[in-house]
Amino acid sequence: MQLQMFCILMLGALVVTTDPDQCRCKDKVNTCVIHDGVPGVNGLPGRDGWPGPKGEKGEPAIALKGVVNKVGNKIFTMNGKEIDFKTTVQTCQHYGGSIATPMNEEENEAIVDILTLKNRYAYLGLKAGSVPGKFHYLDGSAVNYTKWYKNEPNGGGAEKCMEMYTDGTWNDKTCNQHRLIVCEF
Ligand code: MMA
Ligand code: CA
Repeated sequence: MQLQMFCILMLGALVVTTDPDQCRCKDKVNTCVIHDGVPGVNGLPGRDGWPGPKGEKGEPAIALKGVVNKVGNKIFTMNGKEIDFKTTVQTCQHYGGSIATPMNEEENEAIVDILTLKNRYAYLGLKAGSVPGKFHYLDGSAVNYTKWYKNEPNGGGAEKCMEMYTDGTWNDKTCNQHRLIVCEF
């Protein structure tokens, strides 16, 4: 009924007939369309679509603006920033990694490559326990690879962190210096 009324009105206005019998919408709809009418008002915008699929996993965020060195199945990264030991540990954790911890000569050398780029030292993932000069990994386990510089560690109880020199040798050191952040993933 409404469609019929519409058709009648349109034809009445735009074509010639006002005879309702001549305007059975079933037959005349095309006529209504063919004759130019006033364009309709645009419809409302549609609703938002569904969220898209999840993206691919990215590189470690710290690596985006930094240097990456691969050795075996480990990746060492460095973003050029320097900070104290505790913040280094937290920063690496924040990015899903851990502070660089060389477990053998090859890994030690991979960290040297990074330090050489900046000519800076770095804190690594060893910490002295209650026994002065006795270092362990951060999970508490025993250290099974070391590369102490001659006469190190020498700090007694005062130097509880370990820093790597640019030649790859190690020094026990106070933990509040600013050193290059080197993480491993
Ligand atoms: C500094 C400090 C120590 C290190 C000696 C080596 C003077 O102290 O870095 O940790 O053992 O230098 O000379
Ligand atoms: Ca020392």
